[in-house]
Amino acid sequence: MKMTFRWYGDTDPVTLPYIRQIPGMTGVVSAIYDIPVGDVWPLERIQALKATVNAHGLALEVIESVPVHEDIKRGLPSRDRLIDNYCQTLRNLAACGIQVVCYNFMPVFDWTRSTLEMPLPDGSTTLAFDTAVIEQASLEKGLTLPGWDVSYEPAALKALLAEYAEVDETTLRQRLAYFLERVIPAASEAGIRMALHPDDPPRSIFGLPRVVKNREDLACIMAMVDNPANGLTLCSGSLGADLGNDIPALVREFGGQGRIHFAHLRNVKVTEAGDFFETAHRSEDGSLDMAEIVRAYVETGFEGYYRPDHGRMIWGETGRPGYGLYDRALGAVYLNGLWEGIRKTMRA
Ligand code: DNO
Repeated sequence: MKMTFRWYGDTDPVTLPYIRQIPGMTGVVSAIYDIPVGDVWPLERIQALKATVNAHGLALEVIESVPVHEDIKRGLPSRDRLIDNYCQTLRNLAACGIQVVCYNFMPVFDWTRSTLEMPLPDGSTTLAFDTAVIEQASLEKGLTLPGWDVSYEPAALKALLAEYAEVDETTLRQRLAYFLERVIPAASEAGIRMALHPDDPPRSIFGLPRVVKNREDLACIMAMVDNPANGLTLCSGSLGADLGNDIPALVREFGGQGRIHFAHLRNVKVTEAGDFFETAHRSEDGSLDMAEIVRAYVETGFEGYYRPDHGRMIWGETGRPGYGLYDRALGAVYLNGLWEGIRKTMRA
């Protein structure tokens, strides 16, 4: 397996020279952030990004993410042109040696939290999801919740949510199938493996339909287009926020089928009320048994890319919530230790 680290490009306070010094790091996962969603990523821009990363002794083989235009999720006629553009972006990425593309199919919002700075007893801060706060967020007044990648004007957001109120999971699933039936053959031909990220959190928010939340959803999506290029980003923290999701079992099932192309590894603590906050990576700190998860990857012969996911803010670091250097680096080192220990025990 290949250990990677998410890097947000030249504006990221976590620099490539720092990332390179984390033990075991082979590459970064990144994206081009200033291209409007739906436009084709030009070859030269991808080549430039790759050259910058490579110049620091790191590989760039995973893109996280090529975002799916909202019109595709809304099933609008413009989706055909946007899907053509998406396929062209995949061909351009493949021409630059990209192997895996991460994406999600969450309507309107990417990952959602009620706070990005929940204090923990040790003095660090972390991301958290409190259902009561989410339910009270006044959408009419605009975006009052942190962490959203896209900002909508309040009126536009209201209209979009009203439109989705009519969309059930079956319809959204059909739109995902429409996308996959066109994109997966193009990806497969170009040599790209698509890696769908689960919904985060894995439940409906603001009445929006969610179709990537549990084992049944994943199995259904893998069957929509039965091609190894139709794969997953198995995110332990996203799926793990629902304790009904047995992460090691999911790794064994979908990893065993060669459908996990990218692994996000992080821990969450699920509260009695079913809310959650993110913790340090160790099993003892959260609700997930990270050793069992890593064991499942090792035992299924996982050879893909993985990365430590969100970290807390520790040691006074400031920066992009969830994506500081220190706690993610500690997570990487912890995962390295689990991996080595489990592999060596298996050989014994
Ligand atoms: C959050 C990330 C997600 C992920 C996208 C994939 O930290 O895991 O934003 O990159 O959902 O498209």
